[in-house]
Amino acid sequence: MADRRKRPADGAPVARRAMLMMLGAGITGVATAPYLQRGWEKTLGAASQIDSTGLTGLLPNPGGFRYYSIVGSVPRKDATNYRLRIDGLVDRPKTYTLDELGALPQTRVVHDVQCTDGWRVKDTPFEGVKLSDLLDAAGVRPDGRAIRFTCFDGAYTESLTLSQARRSDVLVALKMQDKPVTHEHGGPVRLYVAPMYFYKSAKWLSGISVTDEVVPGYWEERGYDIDGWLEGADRRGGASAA
Ligand SMILES: Nc1nc2c(c(=O)[nH]1)N[C@H]1C(S)=C(S)[C@@H](COP(=O)(O)O)O[C@H]1N2
Ligand SMILES: [Mo]
Repeated sequence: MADRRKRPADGAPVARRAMLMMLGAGITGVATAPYLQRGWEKTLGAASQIDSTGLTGLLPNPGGFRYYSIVGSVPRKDATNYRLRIDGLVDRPKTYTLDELGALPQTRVVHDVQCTDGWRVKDTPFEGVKLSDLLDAAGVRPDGRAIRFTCFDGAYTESLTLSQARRSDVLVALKMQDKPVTHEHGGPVRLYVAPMYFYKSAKWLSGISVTDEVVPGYWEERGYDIDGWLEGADRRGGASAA
């Protein structure tokens, strides 16, 4: 699997210098101030403005997660302006608001999260609408074989085959760790594909389009496996959801 860290960083001199400053600030902050998650997320948000290449992975990562975004800034969306569009090879294209998604039956899945960069967060709960429910409501046409996901960061894309998308452990997630998904983690709505590496779990989800074949996603065009199965994943069915 390709290693992002071996790739040359765009605008590296500025980004590196800024990152070293961020590292210094972060370490000082941890040493001298009581730990505050909100403050930390603000710091990560600021870091992302100058780091679109994953160098924030060098920062300490409270809770085990690291912040990733391939773009510098992402618009904030909430219940007033968030929309999720389902279209492509379906009989009933539909646009959902956040409230509409919240009113549908919710499923909770607890699984280890794992990034190809090596970090892992054990037993992380995600909760939301089963992607298969949204696909059933839209009515996938016989020639529909795959899904293309798009994001309101305007750049990231992902893909699944239709059978992967229909698993019961693939969620359009509104909650992560039993709280609304934060902006930094891709809120208000992100994809969660429990049996696969975390790059499959597109943040800031805005579009679900049924296609006739798999269209490789952002990292997949840059060398990642299209099938992002975690080691030991049951590739046939959905793991149990509660
Ligand atoms: N829109 C978008 N989604 C994304 C990414 C991204 O850069 N942009 N990075 C992916 C990768 S590689 C990982 S590991 C996870 C990181 O999620 P986190 O920032 O909540 O830890 O999001 C995935 N989804
Ligand atoms: Mo990742």
